[in-house]
Amino acid sequence: MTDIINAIKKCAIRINEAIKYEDTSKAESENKSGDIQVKLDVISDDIIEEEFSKVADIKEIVSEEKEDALKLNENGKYFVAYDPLDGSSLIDVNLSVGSIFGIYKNSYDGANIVAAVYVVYGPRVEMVVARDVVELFKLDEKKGEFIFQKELKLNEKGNLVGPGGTQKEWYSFHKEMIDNFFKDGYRLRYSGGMVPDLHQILLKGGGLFAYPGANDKPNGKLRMLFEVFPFAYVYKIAGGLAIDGSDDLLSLSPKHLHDTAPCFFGSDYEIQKVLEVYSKRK
Ligand code: FBP
Repeated sequence: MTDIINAIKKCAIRINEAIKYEDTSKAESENKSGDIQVKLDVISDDIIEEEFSKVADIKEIVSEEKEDALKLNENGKYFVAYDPLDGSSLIDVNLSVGSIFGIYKNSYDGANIVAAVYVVYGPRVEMVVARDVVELFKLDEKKGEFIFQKELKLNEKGNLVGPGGTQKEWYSFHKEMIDNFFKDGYRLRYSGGMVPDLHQILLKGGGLFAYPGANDKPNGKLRMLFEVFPFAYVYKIAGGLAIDGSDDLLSLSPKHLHDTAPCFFGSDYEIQKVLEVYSKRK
């Protein structure tokens, strides 16, 4: 496992350099979900595949930017699924973006995730590693080293809300629920980048990030293997909860590698509110 995390550190340093100096324009290609790729999506994906190909512990990898999984080492123990550059559509407006990694044993089911890592490329480069605890590291760019900062924990209740999706397509009960959080004094925190949005709520102790099912996308937008399961693992180890409106996100099993799921990540108080509202809709 340590070799995988060291490989992720190398990827993060190289991707950070690419973000600074490479062309931020759109590529001529689309990924499996039909998203127009930016050149940095492809560059980041190539960097990760190159670094992971050197790790004997990895049996198989799958990227959000590639249709199929790639077998690496027959005797490898781990399956690694990753989103090379999440929120890449924000690069050309110079907002923070990230890379997300889920490390699985035996299969890509939510129940089989054994560790999760994400990197934030913002004013600083930070990495969060979730195994038995959730730890924050900061990149010392001069030394090329990630320095441990602190352990991260969520409070019982927060005061931030990140409401994803197209509001006019939201189910009315979801809109009412989000409006009620704001009536209760919660503050809006949503950049359109899943990594910085969930990072902010985690570092500031709590709240709710929601990307629900809606009229236009009944199964939401965010991908189970590459985005949803890793953050569900981080939030759960940090003392929070992660659900699809009724069930634990890590109890889900995707039928296809690029399947999406409605998702809610947050502190206990806010997730109980979501369960209360969504259970009345069953
Ligand atoms: P990708 O860049 O990996 O496709 O990420 C999807 C994403 O940009 C998330 O980072 C973000 O939370 C969400 O989509 C924003 O969606 P929307 O623009 O519908 O609010």
